[in-house]
Amino acid sequence: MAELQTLIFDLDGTLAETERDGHRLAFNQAFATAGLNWYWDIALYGKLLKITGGKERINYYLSKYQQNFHPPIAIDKFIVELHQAKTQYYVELLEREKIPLRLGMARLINSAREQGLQLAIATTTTLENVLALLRTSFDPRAVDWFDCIAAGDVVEHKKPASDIYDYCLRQLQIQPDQCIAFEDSANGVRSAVGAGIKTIVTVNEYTCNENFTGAALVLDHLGEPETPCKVLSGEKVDYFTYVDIDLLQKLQRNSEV
Ligand code: XBP
Ligand code: MG
Repeated sequence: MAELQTLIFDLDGTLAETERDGHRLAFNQAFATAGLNWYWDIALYGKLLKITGGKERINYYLSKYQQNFHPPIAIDKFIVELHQAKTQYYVELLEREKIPLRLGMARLINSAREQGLQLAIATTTTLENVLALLRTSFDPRAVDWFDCIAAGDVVEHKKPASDIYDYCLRQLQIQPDQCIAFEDSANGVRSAVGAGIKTIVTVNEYTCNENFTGAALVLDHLGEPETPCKVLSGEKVDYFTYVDIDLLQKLQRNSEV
């Protein structure tokens, strides 16, 4: 049985709650600045989140909700430019407001580093967003703590395809059974599990009713000694109050998962 070597983190919704009050606001700001009367409210954004990737999400929105819209330039170019503006607004928002890491994340990442585990990120979002989030919410040096940051368009097929996790495994030259992935969504679980990686889910308000078939554990959050996490479903493991490296090693050795 392989040893646990690497933790791979999804970003949006997993490392931090970036969607509702981060990306969504940046999309709306980009629409308003471009003179478009489109507005993604909290509920609509929840539906649109099923489409991973900001450019893909705008494209889907146009096809479903703005069928009479005719862009002034070629549609692909229009979406790319609109999305570039959105990325700029998102990075500015992070610098201004600092969206915190989710409960237990900093503790787990720091103890993984102390114990010599490798760290990686596998996300659909744009690389600039990853760098800004790590810098503003975690530590200015955090970018250097990750051996692989796989983001956005680096692969052809975004989550739920397994491409981004397959890419990470190739870059790190490790096997799926040497790592554990952390995700928040059904699309993310399909992606990580599709790459053969044991996956822990921490749900959030947008994803809590999704189907996490294949996940090893589904939790409300990673927990802290003073703030126990709740197990929503998953593999039978000894009682625990928060996710630590010891638990991850047990899970990883557990062949039933
Ligand atoms: C979440 C996504 C992204 C973000 C927006 O990715 O699907 O599209 O919502 O970021 P993950 P971009 O959960 O895999 O981190 O606009 O840069 O795509
Ligand atoms: Mg996510």
